[in-house]
Amino acid sequence: MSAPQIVLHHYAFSPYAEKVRLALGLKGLDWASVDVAMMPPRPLLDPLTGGYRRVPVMQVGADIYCDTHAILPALERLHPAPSLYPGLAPALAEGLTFGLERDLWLAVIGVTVHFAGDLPETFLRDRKDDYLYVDISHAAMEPDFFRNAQRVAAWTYWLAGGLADGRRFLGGDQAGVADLAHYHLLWLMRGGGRAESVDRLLGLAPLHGWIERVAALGHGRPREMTAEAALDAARDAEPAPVEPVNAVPELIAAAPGDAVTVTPDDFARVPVEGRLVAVDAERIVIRRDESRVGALHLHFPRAGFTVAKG
Ligand SMILES: N[C@@H](CCC(=O)N[C@@H](CS)C(=O)NCC(=O)O)C(=O)O
Repeated sequence: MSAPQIVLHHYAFSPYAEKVRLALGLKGLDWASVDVAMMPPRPLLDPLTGGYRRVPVMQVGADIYCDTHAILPALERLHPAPSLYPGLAPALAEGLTFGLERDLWLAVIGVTVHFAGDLPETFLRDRKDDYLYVDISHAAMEPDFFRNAQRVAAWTYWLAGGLADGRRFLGGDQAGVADLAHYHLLWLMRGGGRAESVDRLLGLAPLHGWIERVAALGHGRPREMTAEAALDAARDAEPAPVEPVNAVPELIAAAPGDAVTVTPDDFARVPVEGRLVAVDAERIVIRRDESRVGALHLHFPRAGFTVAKG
C-alpha cells in the first residue's frame, strides 16, 4: 500500500499556511490542497479537528496535525531531506520561531491594518469574538500603530543583521524554518499591494534579495482536493501507530487512555476533546472517534497548548 498523501487544509490569504506551503516547496513535495473558508462554519473540517479552529491543518491519512509547530516537525519526520532545520537543532529552531510569532502576531496585524484599512464587518467580528479576542478594525488598531510599528521594526533590524554578511538564508546556504517564520510575517504585511509602503516604514530594501529567494522556494506540487475526498481519505486510513506514554506526569495528570482536552493558550481557545495517546517533551497526541471518519490521531505541539483531564 502506498504511503498516505499529504493534505493541507488552508486558505490562500493565511500567513501561517504560507509558512507551510513554503516548507512543502523547500522539500519539493507533492500534496493535496483543500480550500477552507476564511472563517467558520467549517463543517467539513470540524470532523477532522474536533473543533480546533485555526488554519492551517495538515492531514496524512487519519493523522491530523494542528498548528505549524506540529506540522513542520511532522513533515521533517516524513521527508527528512532537504531538512527544514539546517544548522540549528530542530527544537531550538521551533522554540525561537514560536517566540517570534507569538510576540509579534498582533503587532504585525496592526501594521497590516494601518495600510490595508478595514476588512468586512463579519470578518472583524469573528476575529474579535472567536479568534484574537481583540478588535482589529482600523479604528481600534490605529492608536497603537507607532507602538506596533516600532516593535516590528526592532525585529526586522535583527533580521537584517542576520543577513548582513551576504549569506543567502539565515542559516547559510540552505533555507530553513527561521527563514519561513520571518518571511510569513513580512508576507502578511507586504501583501495586497502594500510592499512599497511597508518597506519604506521598516527599511526593508536591503532584504529584497532574501525575500525573493524565500519566495522562490515555491509551494511544491499542489493539486486540488475536495473536503469530502479528504474525509474519505481519513475514513479509509488508520492512524499511524504511536507508543502510548505520558513522559511528563508531573506536568500533566493524565494517563494514556484518559479523557482529556487540549486547548490553545493564546488565540481561538476552543478545547478539543479526546483520549490521551501520548505526550512527551515535544508533542501531544490524542485519539478521537468520529462517526463520519472513524478513529483519528490529532497531533499538537506541547508549546502553546494546555492539556487537562477532561
Ligand atoms: N500558532 C498557530 C497559529 C495559526 C493561526 O493563528 N492561523 C490563523 C490564520 S493565518 C487563523 O487560524 N486565523 C483564524 C481562522 O482562520 O479561523 C500555528 O502556528 O499554526
